[in-house]
Amino acid sequence: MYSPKIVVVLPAYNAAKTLQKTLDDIPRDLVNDIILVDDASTDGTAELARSLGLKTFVHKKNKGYGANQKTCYREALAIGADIIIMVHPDHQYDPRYIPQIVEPILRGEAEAVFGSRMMVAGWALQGGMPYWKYIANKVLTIFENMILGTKLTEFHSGFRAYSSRALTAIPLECNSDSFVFDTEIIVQLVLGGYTLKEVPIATRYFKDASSISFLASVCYGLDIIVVMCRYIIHRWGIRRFPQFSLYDNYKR
Ligand SMILES: Nc1nc2c(ncn2[C@@H]2O[C@H](COP(=O)(O)OP(=O)(O)O)[C@@H](O)[C@H]2O)c(=O)[nH]1
Ligand SMILES: [Mg+2]
Repeated sequence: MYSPKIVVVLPAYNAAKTLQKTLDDIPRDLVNDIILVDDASTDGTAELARSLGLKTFVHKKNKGYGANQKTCYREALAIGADIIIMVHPDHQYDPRYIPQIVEPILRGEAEAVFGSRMMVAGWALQGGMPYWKYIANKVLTIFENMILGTKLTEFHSGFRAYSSRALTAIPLECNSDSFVFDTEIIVQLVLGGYTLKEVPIATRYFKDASSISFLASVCYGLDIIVVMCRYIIHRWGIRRFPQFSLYDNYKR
């Protein structure tokens, strides 16, 4: 029987305190390999990852969260991954949901699956998501759904699975090196006509699980608006953007 190679990728930045806990919750019977990309952490994340036996790649300089994911996916595809799961190594997300996250891809029902903290009313706030983040998440999600014609309950989760078929078909390298990468990849999947699914996940907020500053969050919100404008300009044919136009097999 064909058994797909499932690889977990951990885009890490100063994750030494939470890495072991994250690893403990990864169901090893399902996962073939774990890759950690360290974005020039200063807390010994890379050394710890190596000592724990992870395939570890290190950026010499801090390049950003999007750049980190580019390395993650490149390395996962290089070792022949069929399904790639991205989860933040800050233990904010619970890797014990991995079976639910990969299931739709294994069944051939989706090419990308997002763990959503907003799918079940109340879970995000119960997990300690700050109220301002909750409201910003909701408002941005309504805006993004309106523009893209999707019905997602959130666009901002740090726990996702992608099929290699989808990841190899979209121009990831053209995306931003910053946090908005997570939105750009969804826009690309929508443009490619890929089926997206969501599964509900719990979340937990604590000091080491959330270090992004208020200013960085505002910049993230503004970056999302810019990406949505770019998408409209692209769809209306006013200008074609390489990140959205490398492939012509659009279904919509
Ligand atoms: N590669 C990289 N990742 C970062 C950087 N800053 C934060 N991250 C990662 O981005 C993720 C999200 O940031 P976090 O502070 O946890 O935000 P929040 O959970 O949304 O409040 C974390 O898991 C970090 O691993 C950075 O400068 N470079
Ligand atoms: Mg976090």
